Amino acid sequence: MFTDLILFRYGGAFQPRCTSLQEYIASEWRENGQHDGLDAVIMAIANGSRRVQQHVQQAALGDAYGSTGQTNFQGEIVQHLDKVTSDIFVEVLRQSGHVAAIGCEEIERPVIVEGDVADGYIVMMDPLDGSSNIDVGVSIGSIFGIWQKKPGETVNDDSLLRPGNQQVAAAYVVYGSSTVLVLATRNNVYGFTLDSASGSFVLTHPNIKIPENCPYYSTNEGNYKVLDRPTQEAITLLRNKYSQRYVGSLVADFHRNLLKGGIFAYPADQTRKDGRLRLMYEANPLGFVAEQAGGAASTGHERIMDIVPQQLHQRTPLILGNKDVVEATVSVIKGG
Ligand code: P6P
Repeated sequence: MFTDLILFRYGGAFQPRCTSLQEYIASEWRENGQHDGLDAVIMAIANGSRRVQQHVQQAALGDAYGSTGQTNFQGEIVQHLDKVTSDIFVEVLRQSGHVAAIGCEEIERPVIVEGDVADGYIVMMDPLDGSSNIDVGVSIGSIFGIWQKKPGETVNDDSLLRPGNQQVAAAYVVYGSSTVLVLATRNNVYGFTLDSASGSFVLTHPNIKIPENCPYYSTNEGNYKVLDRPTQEAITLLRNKYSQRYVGSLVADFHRNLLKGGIFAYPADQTRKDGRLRLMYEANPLGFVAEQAGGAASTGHERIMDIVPQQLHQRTPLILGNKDVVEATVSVIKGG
């Protein structure tokens, strides 16, 4: 395995050796006895996101902006890059040899990988979240929740309907001023930044914890008028206490709040009784990352990761971020 020992020269002084994603997995995970095969799944995600990043950066030049003119089974307009990124991640996850099934926002039915798949990981993904922002150069992202099939289980569609509290790992990639892959396991949360010169993801954010200080709240204030009264009160309390930061890309908003402190709220409203965001490949993975970083994720009435899913693409309200602020917000929404 090519070991990326990257020595950065900056102003003549050598920076300390940076650890690549491959090196982190080889050292940290093997020592801690992480799930066999999970490393192959994570490296597949990293390899896929490296390719996606190139497409995102080149979209305008390659006439890959904009929509395909088609709508998907969810009634959403399909952007050119939605299809490209979905195909890339399905390909690399299949090739990993350790993924038994894939659930994807862009694909109506689960992709069941035929044949004998070692370990049998189940990956739920939003391959390109916020894709409507591509054309205006706003950060977008990819989100992954990872479960493992039960011993001896023959994987079928129902195998994917697992609560978030059974995830073994989660990851997201934010394609912004830099491309950062954040990886959460049951022990910790680490961030790796893509070094475009070498093509390696380099450890830049070891042991991420959501700061106790909460400077920001992220919500679409345009929805205030359709919120129920207790939720309006909760949003008003956030507005009076914190600065608003709302990109309109879930991964970008969450990543900023994860690193600097903050709360993201897309609650249920009169037009969206079940919320807007997706449980299996948005709320569950980011809820897993948030909790491993000391934060919380709620629907406004219950812990996101305790929801027993009824169908692959179900939606959920989402209150996500700094634990104390999430709990205080939920208390008001509940009418406490
Ligand atoms: P609204 C992007 O389309 C997305 O799915 C999330 O990334 C984002 O948080 C949300 O929708 C934004 O929704 O209604 O504020 O435009």
